[in-house]
Amino acid sequence: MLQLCGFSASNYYNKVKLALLEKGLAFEEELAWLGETDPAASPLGKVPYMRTQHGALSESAVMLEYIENAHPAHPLLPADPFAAGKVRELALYLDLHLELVARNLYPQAFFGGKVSDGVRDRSMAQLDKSAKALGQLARWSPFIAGDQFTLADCCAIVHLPLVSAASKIVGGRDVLADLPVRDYLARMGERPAVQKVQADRKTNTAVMMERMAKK
Ligand SMILES: N[C@@H](CCC(=O)N[C@@H](CS)C(=O)NCC(=O)O)C(=O)O
Repeated sequence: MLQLCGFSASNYYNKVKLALLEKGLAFEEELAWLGETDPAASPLGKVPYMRTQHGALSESAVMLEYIENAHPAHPLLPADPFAAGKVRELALYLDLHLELVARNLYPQAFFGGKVSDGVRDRSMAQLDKSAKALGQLARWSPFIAGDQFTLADCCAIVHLPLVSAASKIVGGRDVLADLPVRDYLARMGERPAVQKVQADRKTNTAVMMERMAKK
């Protein structure tokens, strides 16, 4: 059986967990905090990683591709190659141009640290550009890439709340304010798989904060 390794407070962990739940696949969760990951499975010490019957995989985007190829039922990609390309494009924008940039702000937004004015200003400027690009690519009708729940939704559902919150807390404004993100997330929040991921995230975030307070 597939084992998903990491912790439920992590947005990238939840991106993969959501895909597994939406596809209705059986999997086990193996708790691995940062600093306690398996170096053979995750060479950079990041979460999530996954154990399969063939060996381990790291990097959430790779894991989603593997899951999709190994288990084609309940597809998270359209059958049409170009439509699938558009979904992957959106997923990459969400991971790379939105989440990874907003991540620069997390130390101050969520962990009691401080980021420099330069980092804040550069990140906000890049996020503004990326938000505009997202506005151009996203469909929200009702899913982020169109009429089918896809792996781009797995990215959007876990990343967009963090991008909004981090930009608001550190930069003073929500860089996604002009996009229909709130309605989209409310719609996605009606899905049982999303509700399960959010409930586990809340529980695990409390445990993570407790652990961090003790250190
Ligand atoms: N590109 C990676 C990003 C994963 C990632 O950044 N995970 C965070 C937790 S949400 C992490 O492991 N951070 C610790 C680190 O980067 O050393 C993926 O898609 O899996």
